[in-house]
Amino acid sequence: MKRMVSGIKPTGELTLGNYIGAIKNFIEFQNEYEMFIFIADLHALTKPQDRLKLRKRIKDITALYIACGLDPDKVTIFIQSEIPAHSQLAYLLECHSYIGELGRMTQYKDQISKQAGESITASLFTYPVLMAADIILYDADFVPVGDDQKQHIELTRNIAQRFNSRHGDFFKVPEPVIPKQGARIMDLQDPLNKMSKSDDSDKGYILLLDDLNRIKNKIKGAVTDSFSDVRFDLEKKPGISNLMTIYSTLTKKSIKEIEDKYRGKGYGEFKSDLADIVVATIKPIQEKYNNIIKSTKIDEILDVGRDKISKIAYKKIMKANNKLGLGRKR
Ligand code: ATP
Ligand code: LTN
Repeated sequence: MKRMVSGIKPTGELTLGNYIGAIKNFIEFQNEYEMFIFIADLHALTKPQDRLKLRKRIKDITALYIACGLDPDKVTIFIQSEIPAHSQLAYLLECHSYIGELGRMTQYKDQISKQAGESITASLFTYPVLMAADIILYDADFVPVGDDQKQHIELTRNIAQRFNSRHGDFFKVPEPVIPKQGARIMDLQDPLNKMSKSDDSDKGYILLLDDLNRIKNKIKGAVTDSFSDVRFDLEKKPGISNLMTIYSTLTKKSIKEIEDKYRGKGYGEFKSDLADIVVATIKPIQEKYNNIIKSTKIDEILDVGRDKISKIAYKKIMKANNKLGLGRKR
């Protein structure tokens, strides 16, 4: 069975973008692949975090993975920081990465331009190397992610290939799996930017744990253009096109079917239907979440995940150390 590895960082509450771009695909793949899905808590530390909030988010994401439909009997769920080999391998990979290539990462460049004048942590710069470690530690075949992570996976492949060419075949070189549709859900207020959970304004994103009425209002208040035809045109009509993508991914109706259905009708009717569709997706997730978060299930699942993953990770990191001549011959 081919192996898939992916993670989400607990920097905020999960958005509809995370659901459509990542989690929904984890669920679709869980019967076909061996899946290791983790909470990337180390990645959250690139910016200062409140420790209690971080802890709560780690639990929330675990509960949401399950509430969204990940089956813990099929998928191994664990917390990144509970497996020390991630950080250990990240260091070894830093010794095989170049400052030049890390400096070219778009996400890093975007962040430093946003944080201009503020202090930038060294870990924000080395972040993609830790991500590479997360993946190749497990010899993943595939990595399901949204569009914004494509460049990081490309870097992961380069680092893995470089290591292999220096030391002999050792890591599997992974492939990204990016959904054809919904890989980049845009901000509802600023449809030229990605919907992001760490955004300052909360009107642009829909959280999986948002109040349902609030979700409806956010969709009805989403920025569109001054025309009123429900037509997909990313360049001229980014707002309505984004809403159509959300509609299409949640209902499996094609863009063409949606255009036909709303021909001659205004944005009002379309938005109102979409609000109902999004609420119908999120409501059962919230109900399941509310049950799981109160139970002891989360800790049990995370314990099982940690115990299983520890063994695999320990073996690989020991072999990597050995390959590089670290410590004593084993
Ligand atoms: P932030 O919003 O804080 O920048 P993020 O949501 O981009 O964080 P993660 O939470 O680690 O970062 O992302 C988890 C997964 O969700 C990744 O695979 C990412 O590509 C995907 N993802 C995130 N935002 C979107 C979006 N707006 N549309 C589609 N996929 C997304
Ligand atoms: N960097 C990713 C989150 C992430 C990840 C990973 C995704 C960390 N490690 C390994 C896939 C595989 C992000 O910012 N969205």
